[in-house]
Amino acid sequence: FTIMQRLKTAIAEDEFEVYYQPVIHLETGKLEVVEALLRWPQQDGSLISPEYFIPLAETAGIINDIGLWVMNEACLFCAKMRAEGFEHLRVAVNLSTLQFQDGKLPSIVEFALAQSDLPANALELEITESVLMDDVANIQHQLDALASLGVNIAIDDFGTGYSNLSYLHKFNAQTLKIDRSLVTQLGPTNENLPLVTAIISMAKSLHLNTVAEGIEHESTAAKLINLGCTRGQGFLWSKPLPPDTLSQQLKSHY
Ligand code: G
Ligand code: G
Ligand code: MN
Ligand code: NA
Repeated sequence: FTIMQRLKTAIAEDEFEVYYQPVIHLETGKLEVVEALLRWPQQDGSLISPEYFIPLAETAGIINDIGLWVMNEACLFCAKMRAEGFEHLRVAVNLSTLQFQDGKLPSIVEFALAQSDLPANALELEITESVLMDDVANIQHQLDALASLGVNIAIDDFGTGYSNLSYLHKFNAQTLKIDRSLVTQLGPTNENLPLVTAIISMAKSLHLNTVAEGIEHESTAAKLINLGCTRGQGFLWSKPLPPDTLSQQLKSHY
C-alpha cells in the first residue's frame, strides 16, 4: 500500500493519536492550555510528522474528517481533565485552511463542545496567517459564528508568513502565537530580539495575548517575561505527550 492509501483508511482503523503539549503562564508558571498535536504512529515504531502527512491529507480530501476527529478527541480530553481537578484547563486545536471551505466548521465545533460538555471558552482554535489571506469573507463569517459561541481564536506561527495587521484586527483573535523560529535562540544569542520585542509590543497595543512557542532555555523564558509575553510553550517544560502520560505528570507536578 502507498502512504496515501494507508492515510485514507487511518481513521477507520483508529490509527491516529492526539498528543498534548502544555502552554504555561510565564509569570505564574501555571498550566493554562494544552495544544493538541496529531500523531500517526507506524507499525515499525517510527513516526511520520504531521508536517508531512497533513498536506497529504489535504490533497487526499480527508483533512475535514481528520480535523473533526481531532476536534472531538481534544474536547473530550480537556473535559476529562477539568473533571479530574484541572478545572480551568483549556485546549488549543490546530486548523487547516481547508476546514473553512464547506462552511461547516461552526457546527462541527458546536457539536464537539456539546458532546463533551466543554464550555466554549475552554477551546482555542489555532489558525495560521495564511488562512487569513484566503477567502476573507467566508472565513470572517465563520470566525464570527465561532466567536459568538464563545470560542477563542489564536493566530499560529506569527512572524513567518504575511503579517497583515489589518487582518489580525478584523478576525477578532485574542491570542498571537509567536513562531518558534523566532524564539528558540532568543535566550542564548539574542537572535531575533528586536523582532520579538516589536511583536509583543504590537500585540499589547492590540490587546492580544502572546504565546511564545519553542522555548527550550530558561534564559529565553526570562527575556520573554521581561518583554511582557503572556504564555510560553516548549521543551523547557514539556514536549507533546500522550494523554495518559500528560495526565499522570500533571497530577504529580501541579
Ligand atoms: O507536532 P509537530 O511540531 O510535529 O507539528 C508539526 C505541524 O503539524 C505543526 O505546524 C502543527 O500545527 C501541525 N499539526 C499538528 N496537529 C495538527 C492538527 O490536528 N491539524 C492541523 N491542521 N495541523 C496540525
Ligand atoms: O505550527 P505549530 O505551532 O502548531 O507547531 C507546533 C510544533 O512545534 C509541534 O510539532 C511541536 O512538537 C513543536 N515544538 C513544540 N515545542 C518545541 C520546542 O521547544 N522546540 C522545538 N524544536 N519544537 C517544538
Ligand atoms: Mn499550533
Ligand atoms: Na508554530
